[in-house]
Amino acid sequence: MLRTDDGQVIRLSDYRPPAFRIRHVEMRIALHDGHADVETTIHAERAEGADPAEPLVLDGDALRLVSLHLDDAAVDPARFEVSPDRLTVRDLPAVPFALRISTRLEPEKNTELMGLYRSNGIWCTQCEAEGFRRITYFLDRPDVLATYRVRLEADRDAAPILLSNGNPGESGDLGGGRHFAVWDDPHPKPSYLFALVAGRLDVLEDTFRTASGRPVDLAIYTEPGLADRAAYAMDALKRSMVWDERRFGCEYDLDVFNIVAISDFNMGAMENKGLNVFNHKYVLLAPDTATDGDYAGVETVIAHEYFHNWTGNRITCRDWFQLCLKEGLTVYRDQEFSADERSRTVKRIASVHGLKAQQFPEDQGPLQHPVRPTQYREINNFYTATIYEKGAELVRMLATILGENGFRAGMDLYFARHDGDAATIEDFLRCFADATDTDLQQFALWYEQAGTPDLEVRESYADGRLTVSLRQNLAKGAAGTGTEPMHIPIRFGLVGGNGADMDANPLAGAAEVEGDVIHLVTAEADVVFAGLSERPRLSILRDFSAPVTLRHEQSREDRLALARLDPNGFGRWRALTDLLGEALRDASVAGSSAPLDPRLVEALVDCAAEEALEPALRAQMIAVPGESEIGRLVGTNVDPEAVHGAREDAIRCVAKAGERAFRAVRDALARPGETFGADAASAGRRALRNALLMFLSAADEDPASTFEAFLAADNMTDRMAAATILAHRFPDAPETAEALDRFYRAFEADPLVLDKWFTLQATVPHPATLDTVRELARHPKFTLANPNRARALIGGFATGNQRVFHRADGEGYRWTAERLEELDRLNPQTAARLATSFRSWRSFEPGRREQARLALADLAGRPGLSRDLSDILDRTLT
Ligand code: B3K
Ligand code: ZN
Repeated sequence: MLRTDDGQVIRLSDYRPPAFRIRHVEMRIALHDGHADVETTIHAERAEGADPAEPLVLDGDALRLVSLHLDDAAVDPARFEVSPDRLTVRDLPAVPFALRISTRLEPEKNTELMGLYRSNGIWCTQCEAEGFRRITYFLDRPDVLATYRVRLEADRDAAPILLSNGNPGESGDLGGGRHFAVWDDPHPKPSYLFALVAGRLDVLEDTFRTASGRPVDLAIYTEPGLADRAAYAMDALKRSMVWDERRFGCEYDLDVFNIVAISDFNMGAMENKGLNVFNHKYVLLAPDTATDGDYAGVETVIAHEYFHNWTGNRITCRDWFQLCLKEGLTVYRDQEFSADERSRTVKRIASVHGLKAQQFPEDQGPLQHPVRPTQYREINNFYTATIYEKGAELVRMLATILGENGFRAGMDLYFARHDGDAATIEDFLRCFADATDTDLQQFALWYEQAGTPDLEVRESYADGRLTVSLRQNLAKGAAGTGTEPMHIPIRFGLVGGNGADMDANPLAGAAEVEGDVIHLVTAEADVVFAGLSERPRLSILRDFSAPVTLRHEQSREDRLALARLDPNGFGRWRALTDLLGEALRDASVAGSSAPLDPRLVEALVDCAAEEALEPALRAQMIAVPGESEIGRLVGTNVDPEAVHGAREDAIRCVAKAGERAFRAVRDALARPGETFGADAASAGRRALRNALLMFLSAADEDPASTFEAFLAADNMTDRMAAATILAHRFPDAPETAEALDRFYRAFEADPLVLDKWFTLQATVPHPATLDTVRELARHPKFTLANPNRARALIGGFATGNQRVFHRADGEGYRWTAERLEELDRLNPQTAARLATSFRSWRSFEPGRREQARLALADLAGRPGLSRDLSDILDRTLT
């Protein structure tokens, strides 16, 4: 039963503590083919000071009540009211009581994948944000923390494995082919962290000993026959556990830690206490089926969910407005883990690239919202790049402002003071303020004010003095939040002609300078550096020390010099990528094919061949901004055809100039006969070789060598890279058809690889792709019921194919809108997520803008849309 829109808005200002406290929950869940019986006993009491006449109002969603008992006696029907989404019980005693609620569910019919559902025969749950209320009536809000004891019963044949949160307790036979298992979770938790999994599963086991000596049994469960593909995930888990102890002093706190990989899952993974449930995409890997990007993704998500055990589970959120308290902080932690495990510079570039590609358009468009929103209609639509990625940037700024030791002191205090709490952003910031004696009131504006501030930088040099004039400006956007000046930490360096940082001696001025960080706290400020022996090149906003749009009036000569000289690798990347981005932007606007500045081309080619640089970084440096990225730089009246043309011209120009050098570098990086290594260094070499292959195929204008590379590939990274180049650059070549066909035949039984096959074709920037996606949507292996498959095709097309999704005739929009309407009937959350691909519609030229508006308005006017999809459509249209 679908939850349609009632237009109700939830506001932060309406927050009230719960009138009842639930201390302990006992559940008995009997799983059968076709239905599940759930008996939940809530041990509750009235909260101190609460009105004794206030009834207990429990949340439900599409529930059917079977029976209700208070302290073992059936409750008189006059004392309660029940509907699928609410249970109200009146006249409750002043003393603690036990309320037993029985519900019957139909997990097989649950296509929304929230609550209890069955995926490929396996029973599993997803409760965040409000899925627990689809299992039982409950105070389903994160500030109600209880211990849980869960007894699962099922046919031993259908479900030999029975898992829930916490530590395993008693288990045994029930006769008649049925068995049971009890799980005890001693850590009070909110209901969104509840989980159960039951089914036929294979397992990969390991053990871990925490720093203080607690032995922990680790297990990763998969569908039958796939446990060997979980080895890298297990390794990443153990590395995460060690890292969190060393970096933050956080140890694991149960006897077991279980992970289950599921094929039908609405998102990446879920941090349920002691029982993480994962989309199998973020667990299962093999060199032949997974790319290096997949390996890095698994490492990140495994770490992220594990790190939630402290930041999210032991300290949770008071309400959903505080979501970034756990998500932004945990993303920051997983980014730091990857930086330590791999390359800090490469990781930072990847994160910034992702932030600009995902969060900036959100922050600058109709779906804009502050990192801590103040209102929502559907909370599931707020698991956004702003909450996660910008939220992580705010934590990173805090670390920059307070320094490593100050930041760690604040984190230590946060863990000590709030362990076991449902906390707020204010609680979090107060810990850093108290631990370092710093006033963070102005910093807190970052959580309230939506939008990307502009940071203008101007410089002038005379007589050994460099004056840097800074100005910040925040425009009011869709969220309508404030525009006060914020505290912007600006990391910088003064680069001398020898490529080393010069000593910076700031004169006292309006902005404070601490080491290599300028603290801009006013709308405008000048910083003066004196006693300089030569005019330095200003390398500003190093490592992207604040999530702002940098507008630096800097000469082309200085930028080209920084692209080669900046001792900060991030600074070199930024100089190159900005120069190239601006050239592409200008060519797109002019609609002409002005050749690229030869000095920029030379810098790119030289970079590719610079042996002192790690290959992964070189690959990032020579990457050509994607079409959506260029569209964002153009900003208004975007013509995707012009963008596509400009990008193609630039690729050909660099390819021709660099052909010889690129070939030599590519050959030198080859390691024939070497066995596959998933390590960062090997992945970096593959990344650079494949980036070069793309240029070489453009120089050749012939698919032959790429087809050869496809046939020779002995791993999925190289195979996918070659297949993508073939499909994108030579869509009509027989080699491309042959490669796609071989790819399909080799991997048709492997759903995760087949997703890649769908995406690959959906992203081809060729007008005929619309026919291809139409056909693919009718392919026997296509289904909207599996979120990964739906995302692979619809998401691949709508977010990964700017040229065809934004076709001038509006057909791309209409096809997507039709699929969203179909998907919404099955899975509103996934439909709503995919609908955000329309978010930049207003930045296109008037013809496309009108087509997009019509498609959106038509979809928004369809009857019976879910709250999830209506919310996104309404906000996108206003
Ligand atoms: N906390 C989950 C996401 C839940 C999304 C609910 N719509 C995974 C994560 O961020 O770690
Ligand atoms: Zn998370």
